[in-house]
Parts: sequence; structure tokens; C-alpha cells
Amino acid sequence: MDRFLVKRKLGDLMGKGEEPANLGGVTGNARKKPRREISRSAGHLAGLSWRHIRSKGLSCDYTVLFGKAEADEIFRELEEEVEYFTGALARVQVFGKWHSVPRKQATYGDTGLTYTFSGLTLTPKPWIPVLERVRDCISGVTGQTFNFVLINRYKDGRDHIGEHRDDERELAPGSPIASVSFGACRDFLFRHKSSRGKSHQQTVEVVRLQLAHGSLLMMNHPTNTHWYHSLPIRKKILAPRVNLTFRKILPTKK
Ligand SMILES: O=C(O)CCC(=O)C(=O)O
Repeated sequence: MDRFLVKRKLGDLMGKGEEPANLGGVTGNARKKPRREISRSAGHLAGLSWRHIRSKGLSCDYTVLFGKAEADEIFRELEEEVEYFTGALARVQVFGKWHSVPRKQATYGDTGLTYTFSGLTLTPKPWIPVLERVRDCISGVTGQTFNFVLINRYKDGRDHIGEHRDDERELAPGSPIASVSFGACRDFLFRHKSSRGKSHQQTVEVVRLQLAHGSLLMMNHPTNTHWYHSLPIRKKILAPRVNLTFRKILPTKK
């Protein structure tokens, strides 16, 4: 993840309806397969529909995990409980100049883990109930486990995240990243690494998604090896959004 290494350049509203319904727009060369049901252990999550998004080296699965009432409740709790970085951790150095990060960030996770953020070795804050609730729901529907979460809060459509890959050394090799969104629906773009820059070698079509309130996007291996992702500026969006990316990171070597 570039932001952890501080190398990157700085670069509607919630779904209505009580039941999960909005499967998010997908454009580009994402192949739409028929929706299918998956089995899961959490009984109240029965009936999820998944969209499978595939391209060259890209494998993602998208669903709306929480209905509106539950997503609203979780969003409210996140807004009350999450403590975001301030001071030096809310700033980034690009080509020798300091800039404010164009969003707020926080990290939570298992005791004893460490990770590198803005060139510093940090420990995540201990889990809080609302994060455990979301983490355990994802584990219930995917069978995957996570020990760390990065939280990004976008106060409105001016807040954004530039193109990057989540490829930091701490990530367990081959593990998926589970991205859960609450609040304003935002566009989310994947760009193939060979299609970046003015003199790119290939043109692989950009994959565009919309991440709805209560949605889950599973970014499976090897997506982050071949594709960069971003959440671009959308000035018309006035409402906040909170995104949680659950990860499995390797225990710190003693
Ligand atoms: O807010 C989002 O959906 C994107 C967050 C992201 O790119 C990341 O955590 O790596």
C-alpha cells in the first residue's frame, strides 16, 4: 500500500430500501456472471447475491452485506467510536513537501501486530465492538479471517484516495482484502499496471465500480499484484463515507 510507504503522489447518497438490493454498477471489461447464492454460517445473512468481477489478473466479488437499517446503525456507531490519526500521521510527504492526507485514517487490530505507516512502525488500536461485528460478519460469509483493519473516512466527494496497490510487505501472501463501505455511494476504479502513465505498454480497460452503503467488495489474490485502485474526487457528493479494509497481516518477527 503506497500510503504506508509515503511514495504516492497526492493525487447520491446511501441506497434506499431496507433489504440489500444495490449490487453496484460495474463497467469496463468486468464480466458479469449470473448472481449466485453462497452458503454461510450466519443465519441472518442468508440470501446474499454476489457479483463476480473478473478481468486480466483481477478477481473481485461484490455484495451488499448489510441492509439499510443495519448499515445506518453501524455507520452511526463508526462515526461515534472511531478515533482517527491526527498530527504527523495525518500528513504525507511528497517530493519533500508536506500535505494533509485528503481523508482521515485509523487502524485497529490484534494485540502485538505492528505495521509501517508514513515511515513509522506503529501498533493498531485494539478492536472495538462495532469493528468486531463487521469483521465477524465478513468472516461468516466468506470463511476468511482478518487481524487488522485500515479505516478511511471521506468527509465529502472532495476527499479521495489516489491510485495505489495494497502490496505492503506485512500482508499475508495470497490473502484477500475485504472492503466494506458505509455512507455515500462512491465510484471506485481499478487500472491495470500496464495501462498507467502516458507511454503505457498496453490498454486494458479500466474497471469501474460503485461501492454502495453496506456493501462488501472482496479483492482476491492476485488483483493487488496487477491492478491499482483509487477513489476519485466527486465534487457533487456532499455526504460522508467510511470505508473499512480488513486485512490479514503477518505477525511481527521477534
Ligand atoms: O475507500 C475506499 O474504498 C478505498 C480504500 C483503499 O483504497 C485502501 O484502503 O487501500
